[in-house]
Amino acid sequence: MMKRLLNLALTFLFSAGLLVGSAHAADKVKIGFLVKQPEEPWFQAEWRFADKAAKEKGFEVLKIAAPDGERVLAAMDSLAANGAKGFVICTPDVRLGPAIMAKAKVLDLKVVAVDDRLVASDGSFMADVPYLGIDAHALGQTQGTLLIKEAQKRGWNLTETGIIVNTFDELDTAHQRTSGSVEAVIAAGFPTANIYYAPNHTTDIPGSFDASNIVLTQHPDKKTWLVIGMNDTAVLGGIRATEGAGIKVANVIGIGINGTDVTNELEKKEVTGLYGSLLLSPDIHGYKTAMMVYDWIANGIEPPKFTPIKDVTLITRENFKQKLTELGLL
Ligand code: FCA
Repeated sequence: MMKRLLNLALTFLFSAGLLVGSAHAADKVKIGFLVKQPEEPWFQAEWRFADKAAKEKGFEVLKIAAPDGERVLAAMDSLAANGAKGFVICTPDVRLGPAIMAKAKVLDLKVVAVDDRLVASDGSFMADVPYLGIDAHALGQTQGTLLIKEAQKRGWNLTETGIIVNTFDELDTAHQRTSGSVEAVIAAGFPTANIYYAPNHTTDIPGSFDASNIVLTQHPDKKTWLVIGMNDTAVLGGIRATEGAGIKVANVIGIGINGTDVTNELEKKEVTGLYGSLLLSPDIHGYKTAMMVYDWIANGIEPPKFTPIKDVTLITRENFKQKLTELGLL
């Protein structure tokens, strides 16, 4: 009797397509999405939009934190073992490029790089690996131009103003942004002698805080300050350093890049030196790169070698809530 009931139940499940459905689930396309700094809201936003693509197309995104080379390579093994056929990566170190691509070949995994472009052993970009990223130099120029505009609006004397430039030159996109920014301030008439470089050891707030502190200690004569950096975190560390040095909030202007990582700052009751941020398109970065890997695996469509993303919006205390809500980030 029990056996008959069981058989009946199984027949029902099969005819209803339920068991067949779960067999299909095993065939679902899986892709990885590896990011160097999962704690950065920017990368969490990319993950969120990769998931959106997955939901639309019915594939699965395995989101993996890969803060160092060892973890990147281990993640690739586990992706292959789990049946994934490709992945998107923002690598913790662009010089891992050749190791990543050699391993991807062995494991038969397709690779799309996002944000940070892979670099070959001779220092050139690995132009064969599909890459989606921003026009970093132009973006940096926008940062510099807007900083000077705001300083002029406040009536600052530029000869008495200092600029902290938080650099991280081993990463090309960082170098492009900060050098573009410096170019723009010089073009706008800012005195070169007042531009001070703060090489960051790490790309987080402590990294830019420490480096900015050194600059501030060395130039106590400057009363007004502009803060340049490759992203929100780099600028925020600089802002924290000016606070620590006792510089008045009204005498500091910083404009970040990303826009995703300044919510807490702009929500603070008291205004800080962070004037705003250049909001990029984490939605496009996450959604499009995930879709590229999926289409490559499922439909054999090879992604273009380079997809530049250009849109940027200045967000400030006035409009950040509206702009981030539009993107579904608040
Ligand atoms: C780099 C930075 C991120 C973000 C991205 C577009 O990876 O580390 O914060 O700016 O480029």
